[in-house]
Amino acid sequence: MGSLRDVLVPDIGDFKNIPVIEVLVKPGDSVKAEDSLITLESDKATMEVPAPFAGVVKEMKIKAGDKVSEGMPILSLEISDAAPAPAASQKPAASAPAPSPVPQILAPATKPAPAPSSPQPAAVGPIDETGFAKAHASPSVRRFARELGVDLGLVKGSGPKARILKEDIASFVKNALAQPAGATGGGAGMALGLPSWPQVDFAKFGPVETQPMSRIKKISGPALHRNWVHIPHVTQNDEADITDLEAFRKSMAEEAQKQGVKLTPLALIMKAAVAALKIHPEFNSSIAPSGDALILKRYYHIGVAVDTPGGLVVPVVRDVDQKGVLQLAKELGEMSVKARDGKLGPADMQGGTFSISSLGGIGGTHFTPIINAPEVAILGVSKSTTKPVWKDGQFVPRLMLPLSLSYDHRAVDGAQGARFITYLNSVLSDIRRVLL
Ligand code: CAO
Repeated sequence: MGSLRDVLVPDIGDFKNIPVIEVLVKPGDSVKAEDSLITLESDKATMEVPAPFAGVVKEMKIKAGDKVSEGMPILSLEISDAAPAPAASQKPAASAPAPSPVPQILAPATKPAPAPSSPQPAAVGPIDETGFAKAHASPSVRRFARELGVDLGLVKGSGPKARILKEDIASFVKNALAQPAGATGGGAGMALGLPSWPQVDFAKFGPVETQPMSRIKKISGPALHRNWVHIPHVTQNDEADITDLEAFRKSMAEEAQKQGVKLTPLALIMKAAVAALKIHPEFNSSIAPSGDALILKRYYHIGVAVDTPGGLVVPVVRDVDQKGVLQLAKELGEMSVKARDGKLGPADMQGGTFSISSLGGIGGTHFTPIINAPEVAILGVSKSTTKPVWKDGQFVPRLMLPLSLSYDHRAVDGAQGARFITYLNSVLSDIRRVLL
């Protein structure tokens, strides 16, 4: 058996009848010297009262909501007889005042938690220190928030005077984790340290109609969001002179038609893209899971974005390097029918190494295609138009094709991006280069 000692409220300055807002220990708890026992709150500050010595809590003499002044007993601690005598026991009184409380006005109570090495829940994000410091919360609640990586500036307090309680942080984290990956301004926004998404009652301003998203949109939306947020995209634009390519395509169109195939520019662009991928293999790669290597693929399976009534899908045409343009045009046609009929299976959409998104049949000039992870690049193609081009001392009409190459800057440097698109441009300008 050890001896019992009361711990008293220490000198808290001129304050009297200060409310106890938190009791941090309970009977049976072992505490070390300096462990926080209770939190007091004056008009100006919250402060934690630390244990003056180590021991086991035997009895609580106060509860949350009580008001205390200097000298009042907080709890009794049992000190092991084997333990070195606490400094306070040298005093004649049977009770020891706790050491000075730790006031918490604006500065955070603890150091930021070390950088986590494992994936963190959605609530973790950069903390805005100014907002954190100004938040109305006790030191232990601040510590709890830091442990979870929660920015107190974003949490609404439900305690007296809107003080943030431990429960407020717990429900904030719960909410964040419950947000679907694609939800705007929820968990993902918080993970980026962004303010929450504005909640607007649109009907207040005029008539509205809610249109449910298609199944494909609900699946592709979060994937597009992930890719946009995770991949450092760079989009390199260019314009290729496809006057000769278009003349060739038109000359082949009849022959294609005889085979029941519609030869659009896309099949030729796929062939040209593969020629560029062979010269610049980093664009036909994925980043290794370790993050420190590129996995270069020696096969050329090209994903083609297809616009369907249900939403965007990206079926994959396999071994584009081994097929002629008529075969590719045939497969493209079959695939887009299958896609529009909603008949693509998972296998049709797997294994792509590079993607092409063609809006050439619709219009527009350049755009930023989103990389289809785990690929590292995607080519956006817009509508070709005839433009005056300065050539041999005069303007001549040329058919120009807008190209937009998005690449993952972790896998590909800017100079490589420019080299790739320049090479691709040269192949499209002279398709005979495919043979090289
Ligand atoms: N410049 C000018 N005309 C073009 C062109 C271009 N770059 N590309 C195609 N065209 C023409 C075609 O020759 C065809 O002309 P005709 O009807 O006179 O013969 C017409 O535009 C329509 O072509 P298409 O769209 O039917 O065929 P395609 O091979 O070019 O594309 C497919 C096939 C499936 C890719 C396309 O139909 C499609 O769905 N595109 C949208 C992709 C998409 O949504 N991308 C966005 C993804 S990011 O959100």
